[in-house]
Amino acid sequence: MRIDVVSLFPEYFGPGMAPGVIDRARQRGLLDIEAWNPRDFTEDNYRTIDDRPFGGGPGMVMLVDPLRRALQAARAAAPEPVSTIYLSPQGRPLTQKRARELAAMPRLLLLCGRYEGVDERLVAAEVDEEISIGDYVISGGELAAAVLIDAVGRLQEGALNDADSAAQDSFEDGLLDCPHYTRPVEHELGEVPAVLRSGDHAAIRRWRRQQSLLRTRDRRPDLLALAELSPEDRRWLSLQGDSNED
Ligand code: 9D3
Repeated sequence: MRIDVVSLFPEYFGPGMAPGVIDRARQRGLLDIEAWNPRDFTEDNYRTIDDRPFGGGPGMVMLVDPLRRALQAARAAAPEPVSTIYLSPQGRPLTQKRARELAAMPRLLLLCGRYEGVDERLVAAEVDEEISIGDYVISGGELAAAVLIDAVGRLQEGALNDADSAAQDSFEDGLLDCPHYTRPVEHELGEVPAVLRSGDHAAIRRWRRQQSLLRTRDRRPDLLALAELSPEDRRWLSLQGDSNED
């Protein structure tokens, strides 16, 4: 998969941008990330990329033309058609479902805004989709693009080891993950639950499912409402108290 990024801070997307799975995917040739600086597409001596908003108010707005030329140069750099995504607080929140859909595309073109954002005419003419990474304020689109690249990059065939199989991920079944333990069995902070050391694989599977159900109910009831629960899941939850804060 190829991902082009238009950003005033292309250094964000260099090698080492996301150590671990994503870096490895790039080295394996599964992921090709190219950044384009709109400042390189300015035509005035000051290399201007922003100006004051019409109508007044604080902050600056990114100019149409340098962004447009950068987007066009990025599109022309590879033959496949490409969907253009603007990372913006006004976008639809990123979900694992959308990440899976985007991961199946041969290319993406990400547009990162700075300041108050980009001129709306550019969004209307050049952008296919606006995506947010959640309801909090960050300083620009770069970190949001890095999040999207990580979510999509790790889903590329061959990016994950068996150990971190994507099928077992939290959210793939709509529930939060269960707790995990490793050595030592006994520690001053507590001991590893006996069931995990029992060797009874059916009992372990059941315990993990139950822990996921409890945590999801306590922390993310919005997810529980959407999850596909078996009659056994429902029976077990109804036997538990209201809360299991941990
Ligand atoms: C503080 C200025 N805000 C109110 C007038 C508007 C605003 C403009 C630009 C708020 C944040 C930003 C920069 N953020 C992003 O570009 C961004 C973002 C985010 O802030 N939260 C969640 N997802 C995203 S994706 C891009």
